Amino acid sequence: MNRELMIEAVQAQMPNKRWIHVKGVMSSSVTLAKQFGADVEKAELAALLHDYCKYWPVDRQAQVLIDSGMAGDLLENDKQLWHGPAAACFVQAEFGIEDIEVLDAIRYHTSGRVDMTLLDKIVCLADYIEPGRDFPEVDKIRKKAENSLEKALIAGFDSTLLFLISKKQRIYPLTLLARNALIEEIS
Ligand code: DGI
Ligand code: FE
Ligand code: FE
Ligand code: FE
Repeated sequence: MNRELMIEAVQAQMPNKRWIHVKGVMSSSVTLAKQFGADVEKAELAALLHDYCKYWPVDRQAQVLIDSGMAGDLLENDKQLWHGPAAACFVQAEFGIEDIEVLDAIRYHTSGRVDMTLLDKIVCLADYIEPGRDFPEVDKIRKKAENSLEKALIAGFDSTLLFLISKKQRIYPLTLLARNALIEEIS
């Protein structure tokens, strides 16, 4: 499927405010890809598709994961974690996207993972710092992103973890492992 059709398909999955977020993540991903020497087209494509399933009924997200054999431990964990993996499975099956780097950046954009690729880091961080984001620590994270992808991403995970703790929500173990791995990487 070509870029124009994919853009139309993405817009059809979500309300306008989420489409504005997606455009923000695309623009931040392109900037970060240029800054840190990643493939700009792959970064933009992963960003375009990262929240494809965000507004799907959770049953549909779960079904895509089950049908693709990619449910793993996700169904026992928070539903908020399903939309990235579901989007990766969906665009592979329906749009014929086979680039594993693009698919993984989509799949892991919420949780992160151990040994994140450059593209994983860029899309995950862009999701935190895109121009429309407005949470208390965002400017601090944007500032860190000027120097270090890893330090900025650790700060992003920190803010998510602190938020989850304050809400008495469960923490997905992979997010902790992702954060540990990034700390190891910079030390
Ligand atoms: O889809 P977005 O809103 O752009 O952002 P996202 O995909 O990064 O995060 C979606 C939600 O997932 C966010 O509100 C926080 C939640 N989340 C992120 N990491 C974890 C998590 N929820 C749980 N329970 N555990 C996690 O580790
Ligand atoms: Fe998301
Ligand atoms: Fe995120
Ligand atoms: Fe997002």
